Amino acid sequence: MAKQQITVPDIGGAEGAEVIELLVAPGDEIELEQGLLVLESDKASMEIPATLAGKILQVLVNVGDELSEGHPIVVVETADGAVGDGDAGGDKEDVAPAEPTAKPAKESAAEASTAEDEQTDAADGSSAETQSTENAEAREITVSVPDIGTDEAVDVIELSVKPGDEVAEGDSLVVLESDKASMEVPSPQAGKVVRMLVKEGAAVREGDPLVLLESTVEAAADEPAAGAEAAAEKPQASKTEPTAQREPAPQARAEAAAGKAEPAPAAATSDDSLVYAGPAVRKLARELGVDLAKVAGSGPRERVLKEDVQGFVQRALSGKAPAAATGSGIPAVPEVDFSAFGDVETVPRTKLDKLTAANMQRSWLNVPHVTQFDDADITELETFRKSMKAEAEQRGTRLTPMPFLLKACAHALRDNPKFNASVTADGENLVYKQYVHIGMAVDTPVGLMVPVIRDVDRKSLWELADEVVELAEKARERKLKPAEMQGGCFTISSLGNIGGNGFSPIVNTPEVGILGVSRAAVKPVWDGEAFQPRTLLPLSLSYDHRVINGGDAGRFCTQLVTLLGDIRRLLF
Ligand code: CAO
Repeated sequence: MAKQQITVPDIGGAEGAEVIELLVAPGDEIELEQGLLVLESDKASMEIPATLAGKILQVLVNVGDELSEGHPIVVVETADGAVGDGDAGGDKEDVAPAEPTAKPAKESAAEASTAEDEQTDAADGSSAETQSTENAEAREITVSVPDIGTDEAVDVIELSVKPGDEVAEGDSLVVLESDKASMEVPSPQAGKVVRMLVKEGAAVREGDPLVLLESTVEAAADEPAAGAEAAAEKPQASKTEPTAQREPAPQARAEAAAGKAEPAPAAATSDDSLVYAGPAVRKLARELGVDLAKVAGSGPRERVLKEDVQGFVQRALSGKAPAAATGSGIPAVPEVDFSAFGDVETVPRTKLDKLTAANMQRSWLNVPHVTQFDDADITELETFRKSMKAEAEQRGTRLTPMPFLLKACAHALRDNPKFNASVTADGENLVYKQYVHIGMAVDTPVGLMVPVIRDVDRKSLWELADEVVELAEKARERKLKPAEMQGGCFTISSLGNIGGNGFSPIVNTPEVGILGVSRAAVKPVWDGEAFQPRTLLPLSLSYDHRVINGGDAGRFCTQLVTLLGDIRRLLF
């Protein structure tokens, strides 16, 4: 029997991460990788896994304690007599195996094999780890966060795989989400998931390790050339692909941040998967039957805390907030059993769909919307545009109405700066942007995306035409980087290729205006003497009435109509 101590591993530099849940108690028998406790920093919650199997003799921390790397957590009695029976943490031989893999696997593997020569450690609690480390040397690769086009941290919102899963090249491993979009990280090659190096809810940056994979590509010995080359070239193949590292260097940090990877809970497919909350809070919510999506978070970045869940339940019980109300007090739509009326099929929504829904609801609830409608006479614009079709083809681009709309909006934004502003959260100030970046809503098979075209006011029609084509394509192939969806001042949502006479778009907060464009049609227009056939383009301008007045909107819309009616004016 040996007493050994397990300490807090490298938790990615987080200082003073709070113990929010203890998962073990003295007397418990624990297995390798079993969760010991849950730590929560301001960035992420992480379950700290056991690096030894055995019996818990002592738990050295309490809920609420703030821990940093190296802090002792538990004393474990291992069944391993070979290690000795020194005090927890006192004896080097005892402590070393108890610590998480704090070194690159290569180093550990080398040490392990040296140690093998010096001592018999077959029964050592770390033997399983050593074995896996040797495998890592030979066949394991660490899949990291690819170039996501931003230095900002993005959230891991979904673990699409779990340890033991077989994956094919291109299979989604995890889903990352920034403020604007979600993005799947595909497997760089076929293999088996050894370990998840990150937890749902963690905040990660480019290069952070995500998944430890055991490659099965090398196993295809019959086709060595194709398989091996593919694997070797993968890391440099494309900037947007995940980084596959032969050296699992940042393993210690990753393991720590990951804790014991859990299979995604069934609840992950419900709306509360979008809620920022730690595992302990999710567990509590599950136990109490609380829908986390309805609980307002009072923690940093609106993180839902245990107290929020408890408060929600108390209010529901005391009748102050009806149980059937959402977090904002709005009565929930009653659940209906549609199968009572006929056959139904229930399909989980995509993350992007749910994210869009959350953004739309937030905008709709926060922004007093008004929509102004008008028609632009684009007869001459269309004549000119069609005359340029051949040239556009020669240039390898397409000249749709969109580049003209972008140009006209850039002019109107410049002349009506309130539309190019945002209101500060406290409502005290307006932030006027000195740049004109315009978002373009793109309808994709997985949902709505809004790439942003930068400096529209400084670009030519051809440049804009190229960008419209390129960004719409990237959006549909889910290749947009978060940076390409950030920084918009105003949005254009064109349903012109689909149809309709008009619609009222929802402002894409924190922007204050959005232009809806419907299908142009030839209609009779009275010129004072006769009806003339003119091509009319229906426009609908929605705006945030906290910032924009009807007069501002009237001027903006009228200017748009004038510019599109006579595109020579775009020259000024
Ligand atoms: N009236 C009539 N025809 C129109 C038109 C309009 N307002 N707008 C575009 N068209 C025509 C184009 O000219 C093109 O025909 P030609 O090739 O003969 O010129 C055809 O429709 C297809 O255009 P497109 O859609 O491929 O290109 P686009 O530049 O007009 O639009 C994009 C690009 C990405 C905005 C569009 O494809 C799209 O995804 N729109 C949907 C946006 C959306 O979903 N909004 C709702 C958001 S809120 O839920």
